[in-house]
Amino acid sequence: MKKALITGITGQDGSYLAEILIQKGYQVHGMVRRSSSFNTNRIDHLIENKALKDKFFFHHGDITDNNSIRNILEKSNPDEIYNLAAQSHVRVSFDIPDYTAQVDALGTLNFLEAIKQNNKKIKFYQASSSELYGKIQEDIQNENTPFYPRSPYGVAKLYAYWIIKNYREAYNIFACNGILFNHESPRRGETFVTRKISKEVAQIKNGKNTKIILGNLDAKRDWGYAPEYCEGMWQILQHSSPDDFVLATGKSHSVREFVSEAFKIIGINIEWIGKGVNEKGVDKNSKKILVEINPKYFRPTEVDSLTGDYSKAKKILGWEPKTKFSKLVEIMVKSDYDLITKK
Ligand code: NAP
Ligand code: G4F
Repeated sequence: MKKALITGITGQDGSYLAEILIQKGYQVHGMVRRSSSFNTNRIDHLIENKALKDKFFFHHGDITDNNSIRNILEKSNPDEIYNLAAQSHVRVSFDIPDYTAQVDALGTLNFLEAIKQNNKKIKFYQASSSELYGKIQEDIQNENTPFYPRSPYGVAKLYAYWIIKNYREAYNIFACNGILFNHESPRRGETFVTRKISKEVAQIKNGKNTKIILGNLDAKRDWGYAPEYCEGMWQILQHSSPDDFVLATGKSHSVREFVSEAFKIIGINIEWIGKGVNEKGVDKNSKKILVEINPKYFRPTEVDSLTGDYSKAKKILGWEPKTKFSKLVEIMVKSDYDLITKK
C-alpha cells in the first residue's frame, strides 16, 4: 500500500486530497498543528470513520519545527509528500511577513533537507501559487512566464518554488511545483473573497445579514473548483519525471462579477452605481444597498489580474478543469445556504 504524508491536511486542499488518496488506496498521514480551539472540522469525518483506522492517521507537528518533521517521517515512512501547509492569506502576509517567510519559504526547505538526508526516493509536491506572477508580465501566464510577486506571501512562495527546482537539479530529488491558480469550494476559508461572498449572500437570503463590505472589486482571478485541482496534485507526482505544472481554468472574472453571480443564485439582480470607494451594489428591484467598499480590505500592492494557461498539464497529464465559473458560484452559495438553514 502506498503511503502519503499531507501537510496542511486541516485546510481546504488537504482535506480534499486526503479523501482522494484514501479513495485511491493510499494510507494517508496528516500533519496537524496543535491549536487551542478545534481545527480539524474539515477532516473529522475521516478521523471518526472506524473503517479508516488503518488508512488514516494524523500526527501533531509544524513545518517550521525540524524535530516534528523528522518524527513524522519516521512514523509515516511516506512514498509521497504533499506540502500544502502555509500561511496562505495574502493580505495577512503584509502584517506578518517574517512568520509567513518562516512557514511558506523555510518550511519547504526543512522538508527538502529531511528528504535529502533520510530518503531521496520520496516524491515531493510543493503548493506553488499563481501569486508568483503578481504584477503580470504576460496576459496569460504559463510555466515560462517571468514571476513578479507582489506580497510577502508571493515572495516566500517564490523562494519555495526555486528551492524545489534547486534540490531537484542538485540532488536528483523528485520534487515538483504545482503552480495553482485560485481554487475554491464550500470548504474555502471564510476570509477569502469567494467564501466571504457566498457565506454573506446566503446570510442575506436568510435575513441574518444586510450588507457585504468588500475591498477591491476590480481584481480579476482565474477561479476553479478545488477538488479537481487536488486530483491534479496527485497526477503531477505520478508523472514519470519531476516537473512543474500550471493548473488553471484559462478564464478570469472580477470580484464584482463574482458578487453579481452569487446574488443571482438567490434571485437578486445587482446594479452597480458610483465610482471608486463610493461604488455600491444595489438590488435593482428594492433599491436596497447590498454591497459597499471599505478600503481596509485593500492591499499595499495588489495583484490586478490572473489568467492561467493549463495546456502543459492537459497535454502531459491529461488534466483539465471541469467546473465552470457560474457552477462554482452556485455550489458555494447553495452550500452556505444549506449550512445556515441546518443550524
Ligand atoms: P488553507 O485552507 O489556508 O490551509 C492551510 C493549511 O496549512 C492548514 O491546514 C493550516 O493549519 C496549515 N498550516 C499553516 N501553517 C502551518 C505550519 N506552520 N505547520 C503546519 N501546518 C500549517 O489553504 P488551502 O487553500 O488549502 O491551500 C493549500 C496550499 O496551496 C497552501 O500552501 C496555499 O498557499 C497554496 N495555494 C492555494 C491556492 C488556493 O487558491 N486555494 C492557490 C495556490 C496555492 P491550521 O488549520 O491549523 O491553520
Ligand atoms: O480571495 P483572496 O484573498 O485570494 P488571493 O489573494 O487571490 O489569494 C488566494 O489565491 C492564491 C492563488 O493565486 C493563493 F496562493 C493564496 O494562498 C490564496 O488562496 O483575494 C482575491 C482578490 C484580491 O485581489 C483581493 O484584493 O479579492 C480581492 N478582495 C476584494 N475584497 C478581497 C476582498 N479579498 C479578501 N480576502 N477579502 C475581501 O473583502
